[in-house]
Amino acid sequence: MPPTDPPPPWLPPLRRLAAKVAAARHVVVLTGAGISAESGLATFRGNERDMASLWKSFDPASLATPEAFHRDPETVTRWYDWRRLGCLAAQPNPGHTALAALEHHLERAGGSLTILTQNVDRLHHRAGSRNVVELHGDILNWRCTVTGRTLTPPDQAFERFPMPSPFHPHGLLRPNVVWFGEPLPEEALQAAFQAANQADVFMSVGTSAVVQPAAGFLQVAAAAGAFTTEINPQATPLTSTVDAALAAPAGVILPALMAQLAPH
Ligand code: BV8
Repeated sequence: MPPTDPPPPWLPPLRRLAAKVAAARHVVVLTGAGISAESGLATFRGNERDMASLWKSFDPASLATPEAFHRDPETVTRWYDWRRLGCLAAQPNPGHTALAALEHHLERAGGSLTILTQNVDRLHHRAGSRNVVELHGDILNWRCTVTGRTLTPPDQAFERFPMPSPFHPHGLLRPNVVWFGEPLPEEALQAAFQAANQADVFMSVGTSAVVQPAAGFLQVAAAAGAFTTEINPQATPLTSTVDAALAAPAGVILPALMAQLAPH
């Protein structure tokens, strides 16, 4: 008999998580750039090896703030249009697809899945997830800096940078995302607090958990009695606080979770 490989270290916590999800009515998943990493989209604060991480190429303060846009609208618009085209070219990966299947699985049993995403790439929507709260907006829609009216640019690169707004002679188009120092959309905040307070299980997936208030929703759920878990190959400030930490990629764990939940 060939020696069998030892089970992966994340199997015991995965089984605990699957048992909690099977018994849950309301599940909430906070996602970050890590769940889209397997779709080829660079993360923001990648570890030393991940030189492709966005922030290593650019300083967040120089690009993702209203001041940066005011100071250098051409560079900020170029960076976001480059990312927008990358998001359009990317495909949902097995992590996104598993969450869409989990939403269907829970709703069939009379429960719910709420995804609180920090991502702006809309890959959850393209994977079929319907109950998605975009905490930081989305990169596919842009809005007029004067009127606030939004539009969806065509799937090719902008013709010029920065793009003048079609809605106002003095307006420019900016991405419909939440920059540092800007408040999150009120409706998204309310939906996130309500979901976290009702959660039976709260999963943090693919986020370094450094950006607030998004990273704080796990504590809201824990205080309301939720079983908390984190799926991330790297440790974060949440790792020592959760009930189960699974140090593996989302594209491995989430499909394995669905396999555990499938009827035997
Ligand atoms: C606000 C724009 C108030 C869109 C982004 C306390 C309370 C409130 C605010 C603050 C606070 N402390 C500080 C603040 C200010 C600030 C903040 O949090 N600063 C941090 C950096 C200290 N917060 C704000 O400014 C927020 N606004 O609070 O406003 C207010 C109220 C009223 C009036 C005025 C103001 C706004 C925050 C939103 C900022 N915008 N993005 C865009 O460009 O995309 S944040 C940016 O970081 C992205 O949205 C990104 O999603 C987010 C978080 O990053 P992550 O998603 O976690 O990505 P990261 O690369 O860091 O980590 C990836 C992880 O995945 C890693 O851990 C890696 O190990 C893991 N991974 C990799 N591969 C995989 C994987 N995991 C699983 N599977 C894999 N395969």
